[in-house]
Amino acid sequence: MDVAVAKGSEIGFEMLGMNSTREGNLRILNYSNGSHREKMLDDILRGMTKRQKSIPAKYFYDARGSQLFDQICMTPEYYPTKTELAILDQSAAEIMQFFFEEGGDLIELGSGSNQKIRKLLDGMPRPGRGRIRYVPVDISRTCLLKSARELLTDYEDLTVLGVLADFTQHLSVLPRGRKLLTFFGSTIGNLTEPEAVNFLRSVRAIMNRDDRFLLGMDMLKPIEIIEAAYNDRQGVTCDFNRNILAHIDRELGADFDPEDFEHLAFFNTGTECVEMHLKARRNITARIEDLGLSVEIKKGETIHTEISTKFSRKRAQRLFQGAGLSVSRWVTDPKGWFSLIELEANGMEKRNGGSRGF
Ligand code: AVI
Repeated sequence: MDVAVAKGSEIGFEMLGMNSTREGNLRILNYSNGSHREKMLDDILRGMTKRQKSIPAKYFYDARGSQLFDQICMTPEYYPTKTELAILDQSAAEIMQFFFEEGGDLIELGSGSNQKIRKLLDGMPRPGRGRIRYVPVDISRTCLLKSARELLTDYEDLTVLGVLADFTQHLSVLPRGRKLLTFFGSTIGNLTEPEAVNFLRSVRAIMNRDDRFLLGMDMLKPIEIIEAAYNDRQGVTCDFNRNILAHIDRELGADFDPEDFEHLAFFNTGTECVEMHLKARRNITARIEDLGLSVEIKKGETIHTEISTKFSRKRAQRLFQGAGLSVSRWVTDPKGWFSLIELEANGMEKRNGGSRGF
């Protein structure tokens, strides 16, 4: 279903071809500015003409890439999703106290599947849920609609305002009222440090005194555990990594053969990041038609596709400080593998005194 709407305009429920009995419970705001293709051309040109070739990790997530990512989350080796869900099981009720007395927006940046938001909603006593407006923000119209539809089926009192936007660029369009923002999955770890600080600053810029920001972060742990998570035995992460080339082939008329590349993922102890690469199995000349570019890749050379930072508390705190945020609650699992951190904006007069303990 194609929903073309003007910038920032609202689409009525019935215009989306959905069951009209739910009219009024869902609205979509479209802030995607259609520059996606230009940005992709620019990113790929830059990445393929550097000495260390690279492709930004956001290009993993075409329809197949999103499906493969969901499958990664279910592999026995990939601990982050399971651990974050377990933490949410334990702490949802406490987190959702935010809405016990006053309503507001529950904003999910990069919504994807709605598993985690469900945990939060389940932590809220049913009579109170009507006070919550769920605001998923995603660049994928398909994900946004699917997720909103499923939630509205299961949580009848909920109101959903979907925002079709790139949350790394368009946070200023979000509703300005009372809100609990969420950014799950340790996706922050896929940003470079300057990108992460910029992103956190832009979240800080839209926070009011009583707002909260719930951030998922994957923590440092034994290397074997980390490396196994990015080298699952079923090879799903390998397919996910190679699929980035299939995405570029389709979007930009390129002729990469994903099978010409090996999946490479390792923990860099210097940077404390997992690095993912695609390593050429032979000398390759690939054509990217829409860029008018031929790319030479030597056997053994790699294309860098992702970093996934594993945080120490110190590194996390440094990021927060740099962005003007401070911790109001820090929840973790018994092994300390993953953290859910509730943040508040610094430098704002507090209504109820200091912050709550960890
Ligand atoms: C989305 N992101 C947090 C995942 C991660 O673990 O960095 C993406 C991923 N890459 C390989 N496996 C999962």
